[in-house]
Amino acid sequence: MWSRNTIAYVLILFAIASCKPSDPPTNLSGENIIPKPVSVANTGSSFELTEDTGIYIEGSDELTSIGQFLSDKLAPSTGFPLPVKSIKGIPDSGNIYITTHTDDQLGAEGYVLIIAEDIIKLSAPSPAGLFHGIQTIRQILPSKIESGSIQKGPWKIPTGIIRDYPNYSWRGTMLDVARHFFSIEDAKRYIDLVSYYKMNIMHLHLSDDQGWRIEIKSWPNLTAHGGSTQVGGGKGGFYTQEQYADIIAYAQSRYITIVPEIDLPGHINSALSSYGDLNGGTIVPEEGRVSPGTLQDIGSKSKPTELYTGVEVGWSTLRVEKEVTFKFVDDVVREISALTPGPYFHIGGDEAAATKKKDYITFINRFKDIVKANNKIMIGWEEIAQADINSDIITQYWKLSKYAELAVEKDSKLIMSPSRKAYLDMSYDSTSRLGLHWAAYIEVDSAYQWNLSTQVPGIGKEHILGIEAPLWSETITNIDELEYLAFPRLPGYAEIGWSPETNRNWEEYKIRLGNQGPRMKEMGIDFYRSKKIPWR
Ligand code: TNX
Repeated sequence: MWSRNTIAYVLILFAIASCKPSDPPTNLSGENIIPKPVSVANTGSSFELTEDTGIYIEGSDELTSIGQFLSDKLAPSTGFPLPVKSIKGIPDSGNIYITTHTDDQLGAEGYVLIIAEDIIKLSAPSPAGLFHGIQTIRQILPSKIESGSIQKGPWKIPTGIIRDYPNYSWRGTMLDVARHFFSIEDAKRYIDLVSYYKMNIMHLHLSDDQGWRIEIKSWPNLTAHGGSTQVGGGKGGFYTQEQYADIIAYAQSRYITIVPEIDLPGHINSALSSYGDLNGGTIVPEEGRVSPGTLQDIGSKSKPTELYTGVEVGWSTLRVEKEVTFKFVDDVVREISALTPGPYFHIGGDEAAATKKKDYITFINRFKDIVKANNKIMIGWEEIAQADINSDIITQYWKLSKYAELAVEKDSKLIMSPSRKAYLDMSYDSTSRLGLHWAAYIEVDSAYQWNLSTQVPGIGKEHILGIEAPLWSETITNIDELEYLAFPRLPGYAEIGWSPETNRNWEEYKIRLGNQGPRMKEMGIDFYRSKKIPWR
């Protein structure tokens, strides 16, 4: 005799077998969207994109650009024209409609996506929200939508309603273009990939001991000499001011704010090698990280240093007692600020082991005034908490809770970049061919399984702006290597910043990520095939 269970099992098997791949998708909440939306409701049917589909915009020219962005992303693989047109009121059946509406809960970046059988309606209070909604549409379509060459349809998506908005306002990554230089094309590619996961910040680490990467017209030798090499002795490079502006405009069109960093008063050898007046004396870079040492040769102060192509940290310093040092910082901050529409300027401030503590405080306090005079909000790595910081200043936590606590005591808000969890330059495991591991090995599960609001005991959400995952470039030399370290950890960091903590769980996430494998392949992303993920 067959038991009830067996009969039910056979019926389920039949049901699965009769589901042909061409059956229309109807389960919107089963889609593999990263970051996971706040809420998804199914309505059990599907919408089809066809050669007659148009993208209709009701709103400003900026919305038209967003509609065009969507059209440009969908046209190559579908082969459909997807014209962008403006309209008053809802378009006919078969179309996509993009507009704005007020909705306080959605905030500055949220959106509502209503997919019905006859229309897709995307609406948000702000253009940034619409842009994020477009990333959701891309992720719901079959992964071959990202192929870039004409593919066979049909292009169907399940119907339903998505209401979505971020948990944290700061969701970013940092790219170190100083240790190894990355071209404008590489920077743009990374910006595109980051925006696909609704991140909104790209912090550029533009200077370090090994290289100065942005043209400063009043101090031309910074790039002419200081930009001429990189880790390993390769030829380095730098962005002209026009190229930097080009990257910023590109990022802006993807609703990403560029945060420029000039690392001061340590990590500064490229400038000291270009202008000897700035040299406050260096210590011998020893093997091993942050090597405390003594000033090697007081006599070498004010003399240009040699260019440096190694990977040690914490051995160079600006000269505090010379006014020219502050003239230099003022010129650099002024020129870069004038090119940067975003409100932030990052002054570094990390690992200044060659700077005396009292000089360090003097430096940070003066940088604070300089950045403020240039109408920017100062950001610094956690060590700046030792100086006179306040609620106008943002502190970037990376290692020591005591500095995070000190910053919070001084009312400074935090960007969370815990190196043991969020450093994209840490190797996945001991077999990884790229990356460092001084903080930890960070496998994909470890990278995902933590919360911003519980990372430092006693420092909750009210003190935290969000997450940033830094990608230091000592071990990576090209875009493929960059992608290998960033992916697939970066989508998880995007989700940690965007999705409510109570909505996140590794067992469920790893399946969604695995199902995004074909999508990353279509996008040409050189990702690490972690064994922790059930790749499809
Ligand atoms: C620490 S984290 C640094 C960087 C290195 C990185 C390598 C921080 C603020 N400074 O200078 O590139 O470690 O992982």
